[in-house]
Amino acid sequence: MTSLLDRPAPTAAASLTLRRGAARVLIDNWTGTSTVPSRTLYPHQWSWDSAFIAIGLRHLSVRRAQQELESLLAGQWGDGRIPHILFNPALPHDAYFPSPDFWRSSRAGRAVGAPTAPQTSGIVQPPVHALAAWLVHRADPEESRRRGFLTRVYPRLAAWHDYLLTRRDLGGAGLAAVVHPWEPGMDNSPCWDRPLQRVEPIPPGSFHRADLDHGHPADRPTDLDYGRYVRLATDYREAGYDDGRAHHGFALEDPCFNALLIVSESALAAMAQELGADPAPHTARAEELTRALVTRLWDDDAGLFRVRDLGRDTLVDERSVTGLIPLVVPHLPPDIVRRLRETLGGPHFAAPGTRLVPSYDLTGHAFAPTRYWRGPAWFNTAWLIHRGLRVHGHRQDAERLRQGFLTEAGRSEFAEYLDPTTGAARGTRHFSWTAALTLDLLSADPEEPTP
Ligand code: 9WN
Repeated sequence: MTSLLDRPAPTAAASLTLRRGAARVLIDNWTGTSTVPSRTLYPHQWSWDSAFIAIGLRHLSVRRAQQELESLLAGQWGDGRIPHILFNPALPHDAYFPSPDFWRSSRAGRAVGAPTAPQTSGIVQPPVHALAAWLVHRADPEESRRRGFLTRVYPRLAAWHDYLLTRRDLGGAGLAAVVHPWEPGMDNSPCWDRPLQRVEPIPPGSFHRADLDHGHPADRPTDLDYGRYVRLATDYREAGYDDGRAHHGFALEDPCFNALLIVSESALAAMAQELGADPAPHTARAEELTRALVTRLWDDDAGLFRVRDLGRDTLVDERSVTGLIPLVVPHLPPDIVRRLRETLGGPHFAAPGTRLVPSYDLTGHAFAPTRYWRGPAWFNTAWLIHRGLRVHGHRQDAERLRQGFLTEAGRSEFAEYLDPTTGAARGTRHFSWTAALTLDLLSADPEEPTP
C-alpha cells in the first residue's frame, strides 16, 4: 500500500489539539442519554453510529460509553432486532425523514415485539454492537463488573444475533441478509443499483426530504433513490415488519454486515467466558459464519468479497469497500488476506494522492467522488480496515492508515466523509463517529496487540 498518504506522526501538541477537538464534538452531540451523529442532519440516535461512538467515548468516560449502548438497547424489539433509529420524542416530526409517524413502530411492529416507547424505525444496521460492548468493558473491567454491565447487555446482544441468524437467514446458507439499502449503512452504494431496479419508486412529490434542508444535493442520494427507499420501507411496514410474512423486494448478503457479525460473535464468546457461561456456541458460530462468508461471497478473480443479490442468487459485479472490510475477520485463509491487501493497494482503491479508502472502485463506471457511498472515503470504514490490518499483523500499513486518518479528521473538522481524490471535506462536519474513532486511534498504541 504505497499510495496511502505517508505523513509524519502528529506532534504531541497536535495530538492534544486533535483530542480536545474530538472530545468537544462528542460533548456537543451528547443529548443526556446518548449521542446524535450530527445535530443538524441526523438528530436522533442511530444504531451503528452509537456502537462506533461508544468505542471512542470509552476513552473519555466509560460510564458514558456504557450508557450510549444501553440507551440503544432500550429500543430493542421482542424479536431481538435493534432498530436503526431511536427517535427523540422531544423533536418535531419534520426534523428528519422518515419520521416516527412514517415508521409507526409501536403499532405496525407490535406483533413482532416493537416496544411502546421509544418510537423507532423497523429496519436494522450492521451488528458492531457486541464488539463495541466488549471494547467498552475492556477499557475498565473493574468498573464494568461493579456495574454489572456485561450481565445486562450480553443476553440482549445474543438475542440480536439470534434474530439476524434465524429470521434474516433469507438465503438459507447461514449468512444474515439485509432488506433495505439503509441496513448495510452504505445507503446509495452502486452495489445496490441492479437489485434496486426491480423496486418501483414512490413519486418524489409524495414525501419531503429533510436531509436536503441540511445537506448539499450533490453529496446526497438522488430523489429516485429515495423513492425506492420509501417504497421498500412502506412495504416492510405493511407486512408488520414480520420477516416471515414480508415479501422482500430487496434482499442481499453484504460482506461488511456479515464480517461485523463474525467479529461481534467472537466478542460474545469473550463475554460468555468472562461471565462464566459457555463460549463454545459463539466460537462455533463465528467459525461457521467465516466459512459461509468465504463460500458465498469471496471472488478470487477480483480479489475481494462481493455482495450476493438473493433476488437473482448472483454476485453483484461491483467493487466496494464493503468487500474489503472482512479483513477484520481474524480466521480468514491467509491467501485471502494477501489478496485483500493487494486490492487495497491496487488501482481500484488507491492512486497517487488517494485519501483513506474510497467507498467505491476509483476506476468504476459509477464512481462519484462526492456522492455519499458512491466514492467518498468514510472514517468508520478506514477504522475497520485499520483494525483488520492490525489483526493480520500488517503493522506498517495499519500505522500509515492511522496517520492518514488522524490528519484528515483534524483537517476536515471531523467531516462525515471526504472526496478521496482531493481530500476535500464533504457532508456534515463535527460528525460523531469521525470524532469518536479519532479518539480511539489517538489512543491506539501501534505496538500493542489488537484488543
Ligand atoms: C439513513 C447516521 C447514518 C449512518 C449511515 C449513513 C446515513 C441515514 C441517512 O447516516 O444514513 O440511515 O439519512 O442518510 O449512510 O451509515 O448510520 O449517521
